[in-house]
Amino acid sequence: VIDGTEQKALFITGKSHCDRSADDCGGGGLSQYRVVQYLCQSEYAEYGGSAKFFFRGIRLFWADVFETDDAAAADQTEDSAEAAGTESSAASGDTVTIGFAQVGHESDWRTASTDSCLSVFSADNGYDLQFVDCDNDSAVQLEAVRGFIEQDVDYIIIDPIVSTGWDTVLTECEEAGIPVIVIDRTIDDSDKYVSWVGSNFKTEGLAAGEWLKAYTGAKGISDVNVLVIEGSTGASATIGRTDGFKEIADANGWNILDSQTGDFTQAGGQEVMESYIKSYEGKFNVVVCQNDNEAFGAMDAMKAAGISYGVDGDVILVSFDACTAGLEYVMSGDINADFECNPLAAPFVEEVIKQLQAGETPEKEVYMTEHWFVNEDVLSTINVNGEDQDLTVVTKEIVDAQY
Ligand code: GZL
Repeated sequence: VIDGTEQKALFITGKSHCDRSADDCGGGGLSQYRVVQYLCQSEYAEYGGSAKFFFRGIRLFWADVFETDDAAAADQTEDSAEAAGTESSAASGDTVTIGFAQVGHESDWRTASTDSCLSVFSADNGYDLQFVDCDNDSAVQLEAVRGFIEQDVDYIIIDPIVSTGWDTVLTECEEAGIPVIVIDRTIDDSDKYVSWVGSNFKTEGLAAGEWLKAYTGAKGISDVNVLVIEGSTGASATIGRTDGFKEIADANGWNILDSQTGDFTQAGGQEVMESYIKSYEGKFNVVVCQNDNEAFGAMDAMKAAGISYGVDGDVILVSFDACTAGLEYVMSGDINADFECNPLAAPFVEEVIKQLQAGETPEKEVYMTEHWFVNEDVLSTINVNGEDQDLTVVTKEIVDAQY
């Protein structure tokens, strides 16, 4: 009961659990998002208005029921403000509403990326962040973006699960007048977004290859037989790291025995490594994992099979991301080298939004800074794309300061 009036709230909690059968809501693996969309067209539509997503547990409130009067009033204020030619609520420095369609929750890197956005785009900082964890499902991600358009947010942030299939929905964002900022992974079939903030994945792959070339040279290892555990299929991070590393492998005559996706997860890394051991035991001396969580899984599989890895092992282990846990394994010598991918894009995204608010034109591409971490000081630099780049030996201070 609010102000003496009984109100109704509809909670949809858990994963695809709700009080309606899948058939009612259009079938298929339900996500809360589809349920919301269904309910907006169902008998609940009389409540109209916006739905609020709350991160973790993904509780869903029919915020309009609590805010109907406020929402209606805000709309009138908005209309009268625009009619009077004054700024809209977003431009006037009032709460800026942002819709963020995140890849999922598959890795330590992803958690750091999400937390970076939650802490920067907080209510205390003047934002209303509507967050959707798309659980690595591209269909859900497209629906989430369309939902943000429906809700008429001020800005949309997308970390694209895959790099294609985006032009139609980005055109819809453009027609709705909602600026889109892409973070981390790239969109390769449309440029209808204001800025992209992220990393050069091919450079990360090249750096891993150049390090392995220098390292095996320094160690007198001439026969290089590699197993690659790739990231999620279709993700630009996977494509870039694979292409970059393969360019160096081909140039040096290395033998890439196999390259399969572990989907950027620890379980995926373990499963693929177990399969590799069955097929290639005794034939490989390098394992390249395209993120730390896959490396953790590969380590478990090799340990279970009695295969030694790392600085003192038979197998050189290379990883990407350089999350805190990954750097701990570099420091212990379990992982030989870890190529950082910086997840802390939110401060750079906020800078883009502030430039837009001020009527300025942000850079189309904003690259994050990253480091190449190693256990041993056998080498101090590697040459990547013709440029000498430092290698950083991991210390406890570095681990403690990592994301
Ligand atoms: C890379 C990012 C990748 C990380 C993985 O920028 O998209 O996705 O390397 C994450 O840890 O799952």
